[in-house]
Amino acid sequence: TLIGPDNVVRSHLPDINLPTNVPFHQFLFEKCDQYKSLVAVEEFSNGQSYTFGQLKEKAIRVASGLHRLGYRKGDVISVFSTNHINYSVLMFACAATGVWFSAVNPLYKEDELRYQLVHSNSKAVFTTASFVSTVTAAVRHKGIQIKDLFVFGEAEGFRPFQTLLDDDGRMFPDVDINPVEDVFVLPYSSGTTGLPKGVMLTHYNCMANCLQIAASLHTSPEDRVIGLLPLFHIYGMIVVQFTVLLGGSSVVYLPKFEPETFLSCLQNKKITLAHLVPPLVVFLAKHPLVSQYNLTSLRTILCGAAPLGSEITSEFQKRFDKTTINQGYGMTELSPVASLDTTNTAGSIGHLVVNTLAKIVNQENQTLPPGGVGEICVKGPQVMKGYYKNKQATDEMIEPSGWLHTGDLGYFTKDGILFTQDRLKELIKFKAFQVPPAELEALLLGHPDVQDVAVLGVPDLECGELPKAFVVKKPGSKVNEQELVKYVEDRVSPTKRLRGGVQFIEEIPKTASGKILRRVIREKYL
Ligand code: AYL
Repeated sequence: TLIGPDNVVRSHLPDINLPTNVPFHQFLFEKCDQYKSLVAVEEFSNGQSYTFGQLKEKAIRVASGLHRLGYRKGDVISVFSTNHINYSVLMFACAATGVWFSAVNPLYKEDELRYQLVHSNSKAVFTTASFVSTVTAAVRHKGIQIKDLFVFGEAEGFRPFQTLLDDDGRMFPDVDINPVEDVFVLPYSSGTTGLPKGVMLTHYNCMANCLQIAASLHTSPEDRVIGLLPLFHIYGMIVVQFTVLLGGSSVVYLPKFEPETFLSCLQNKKITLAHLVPPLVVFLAKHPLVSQYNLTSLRTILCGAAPLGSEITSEFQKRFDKTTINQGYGMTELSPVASLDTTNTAGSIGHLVVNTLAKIVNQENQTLPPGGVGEICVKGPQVMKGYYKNKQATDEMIEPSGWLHTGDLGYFTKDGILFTQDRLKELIKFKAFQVPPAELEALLLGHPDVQDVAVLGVPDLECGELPKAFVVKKPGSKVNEQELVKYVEDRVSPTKRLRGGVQFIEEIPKTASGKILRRVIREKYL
């Protein structure tokens, strides 16, 4: 049995050895040497590619160039860009120099970008030519520490990334990295409550999760992976990008979703493994265009980051009867994968990945037996080091004994298979993108006509959830729904728009301490 006497569940697979003394770049470079002449990363739009050997060589040059410019272990850089092959080069280079890699959603507007740059103490921003105006606006502000602006390509006032690629590599530093302590990536997540926070993932966290995923999902040099999901999000960054390395496969990057390009890429590149999110599985299951393409190379789909309904899975299987569809579950704070469903059980998120434990707790933090519904807690090598500069939020999420409270509701069966049911936490997910209600609430409270506000997600078949605002107007105000929707739309990235609309109410139900009672709003108005 996978369930201990203490009702703690473990993986169905035996634990593997996870070395604690290997920095992430060493792990990467070993794979690059192993698969040297094979293509590692490629861009679908222009066919540009790097072999594993080139990826390492370029990463060494860029690391040397960064060191030459004064970048040292513990410095933070931010990347504000869509997917392309030099994104990967830069990530490898940061691992080697001990520089923290923070990634920003390239669709962010000026204020959203500025918040993350300031919060992360970033010393440099790397962007593409199409986003330089947002970057320029965001850094034109007191309290910004930015030293260098880099551009992939060319733009006035920005240092071309090419100058780093042209470095002779002689300043490649020999950095003393402690994989268990030293941070490699700093993605942002709102976690269970509040504003986005920097998630400190160490070299060990990232390597462990790559090896944990590989133990369930075997890849080989024959595999070609589609790199559509954005690299700024933990899913693209770790799961998509690094699965290529484990088995010497290659990843084909796309900068954004367009139906024809997506399908042509799957067909022409004979993609065998696609990491997707539920709306993309819906697209493949339902869209009429799909039948015009030959997608027989598609061996496996892994869907994660939001719940995938079992109706969609069956519809997908009707159209793709030779493709296996699996579900992954996890969160940014878990580097990100906790469990993978390879059994194709409807609605299930499967067995835990290796070296991982889970338990279900009730509100009193008592562990529940199989079938009991409560909060999913996870323990393992993939649990983040903590939130950057936020000990309180870290302590609220991770117990001293190492158990991380996910804020997700679920249960497990007698066979140790996990199911999620709902979210306990306030986070909204629009098409698997995080929408932190606290961020929209703070923004709306800044509107002169808004007295009080709560933002919740309303269920939507295609998008998962749509953010909706419940607003108490200031006395005498005549503000209407359209004005508030537009107000938000002008200030945030498209995924955070109030697509669920605005409803005016008399009062926001709150606890004595002022916490919004989201369940009460849900029961009363949704
Ligand atoms: P974040 N089913 C239901 N909810 C899910 C699932 C799932 N399969 N996966 C993630 N979530 C929700 O940080 C859940 O509420 O990371 C969780 O706490 O943006 C939250 O999303 C975390 O959101 C994989 C496995 C990606 C996991 C991931 C996690 C990336 C999402 C690919 O194969």
